[in-house]
Amino acid sequence: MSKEELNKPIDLYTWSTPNGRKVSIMLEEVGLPYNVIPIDITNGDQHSDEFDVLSPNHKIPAIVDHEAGIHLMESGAILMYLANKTGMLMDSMEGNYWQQMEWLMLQMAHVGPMLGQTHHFVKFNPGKSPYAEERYRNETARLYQVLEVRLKTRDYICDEYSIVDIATWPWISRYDFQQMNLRHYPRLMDWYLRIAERPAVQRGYGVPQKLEVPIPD
Ligand SMILES: N[C@@H](CCC(=O)N[C@@H](CS)C(=O)NCC(=O)O)C(=O)O
Repeated sequence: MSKEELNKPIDLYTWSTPNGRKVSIMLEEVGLPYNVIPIDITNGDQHSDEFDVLSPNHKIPAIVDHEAGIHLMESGAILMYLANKTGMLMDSMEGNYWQQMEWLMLQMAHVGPMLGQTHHFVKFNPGKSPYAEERYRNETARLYQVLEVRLKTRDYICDEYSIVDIATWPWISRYDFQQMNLRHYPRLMDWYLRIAERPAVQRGYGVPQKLEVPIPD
């Protein structure tokens, strides 16, 4: 996309991955107009000098908010920023804020990094390290069970639909990469399908490449 075409107030630098989809889903949910700038991480675009300014860790996603004169990397920080900017999908400190932070940090520190390693070893490099495959497969199953137990008494991870669900759902949507059967986790499966039905989630999932939300058989 040429610079002249970037006429919306927010630029989203992203690729079709769970961390990227968190932010496109959030932008769709809160209804903020945004330009999509694909960063093809399979082609090394994340290492360009231009992108280094926005994301010195050379990972997507990143955003620029031209109205506010701010740029941000790290999907959790971006979700909090957009929730704060719009007053949507994150509670005030008098409400459920700290519980949401607890589960958002669990997503950022465990669900994303561990399931990401499962993608690396189990999906993309099978046979290279049986120890790592077993370790991350077990960790993935353990985290699915943590979410299953959490969702036994609520429809969303922190009661109401929030940035915590938006941060977590795109990782579970890669259940096939993780060789996980969502039917073995009925509450997690219900939660997954409940969120998959949301039009904003379906639109955000298809950024930057138009793809359909996966639905388990
Ligand atoms: N903690 C970061 C992780 C971002 C991340 O790992 N992004 C991946 C795609 S999901 C990436 O850009 N990978 C490119 C690379 O490692 O070179 C976040 O949540 O934003």
